[in-house]
Amino acid sequence: MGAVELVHGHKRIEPPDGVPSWDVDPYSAGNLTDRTYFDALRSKGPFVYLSRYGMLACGRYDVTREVFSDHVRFVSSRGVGVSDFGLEEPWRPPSIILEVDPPYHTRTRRVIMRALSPKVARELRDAFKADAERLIDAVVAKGEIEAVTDIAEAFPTKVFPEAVGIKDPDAKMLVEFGSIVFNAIGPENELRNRAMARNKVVMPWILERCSRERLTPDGIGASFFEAADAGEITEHEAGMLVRSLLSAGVDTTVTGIGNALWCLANNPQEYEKLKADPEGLALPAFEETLRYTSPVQAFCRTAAVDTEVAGIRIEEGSKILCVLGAANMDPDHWEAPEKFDISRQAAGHLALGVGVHVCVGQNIARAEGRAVLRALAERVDRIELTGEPTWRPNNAIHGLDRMPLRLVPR
Ligand code: OVV
Repeated sequence: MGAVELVHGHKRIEPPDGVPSWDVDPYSAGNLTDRTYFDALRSKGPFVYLSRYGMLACGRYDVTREVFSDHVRFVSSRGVGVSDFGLEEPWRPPSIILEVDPPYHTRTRRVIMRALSPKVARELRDAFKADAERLIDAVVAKGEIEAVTDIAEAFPTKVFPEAVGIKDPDAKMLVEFGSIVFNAIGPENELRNRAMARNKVVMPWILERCSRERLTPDGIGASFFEAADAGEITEHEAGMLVRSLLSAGVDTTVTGIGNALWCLANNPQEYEKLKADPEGLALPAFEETLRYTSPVQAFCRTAAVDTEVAGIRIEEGSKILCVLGAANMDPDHWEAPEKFDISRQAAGHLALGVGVHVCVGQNIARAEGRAVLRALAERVDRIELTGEPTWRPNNAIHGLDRMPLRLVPR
């Protein structure tokens, strides 16, 4: 093998035949937040070559779906960010669910799947409902709120650590850990560097809370240690799976709930629909939010073999940025994609991924989103923006930084 030129921790490839070279930076603060490059990304072809990063990107629905769902040709074990774990030391011990391939993945996924099953989500529903009603009552009483902290962060950081069995949760630490993990997926930019610096403080705090002794005996975390007792996984793996819950389970749902409020505040006619049937439409409204805003806007895969997609030759070692947010807005797949419509069939969106790595926490995430939107629609007549919402740049997450709202009670 010849010398490999590394760029941002992966092999710099040359543009494959037929793939346009493009100097766009999908990781600039502007592109991460306004995402106006999505249209050009799709229109340039099945793939573009990101000249700054020596890697490929895709944003058409069919292509993104093909790459994302093929775990044999496009592996996760070399990292789902810009860095190739086969060539560069990962920033932390890799996740034993996200950053592994079958057959190893199958064993850990089974344990986590059981712990986050539809049945478990159903059992959490009553608690989520009561917590959502309490929270919405409190914010309605306030009237003028900062929706990101007061609702989007407040709800998941209350109910999720409790479900996991964290005895001494700290909302700020949990939210910050999520932002670190998702920024770590990006290239070596300022966002990632800042995350790495904060990680020195936040990671030890998180890891302390992942052990058997620190978890309540009845939570989701404890069930991993039961799997360890049964010999399915090791004690160490059980702790690593708790780390996965705390990595993937907070920032994502915080973002989903915040983005839902943003969608509803900006589309009063859709909020009117939701108010007419909160119980029936809370879930479809949350699903459409996932499609419309793609809280996780992009993840990478790495080509494990020389292969071909949509007639384009892809060489082994190619990093491919799969822009889920662009796929979820592809007019060749969606009718009027730019319209936020809670009555549409949003199923099939890629916001939760697709294939063997599809979001394992989706039942819990949907239960959280549904509980909040339902409680909101039952109690709030109008959601009014009282200032410009701002977005918080993150290398993988598309979420709000601040959103001042007035909630007018029903
Ligand atoms: C960022 C992220 C997403 C999904 C899973 C994990 C992390 C993990 O740590 O397992």
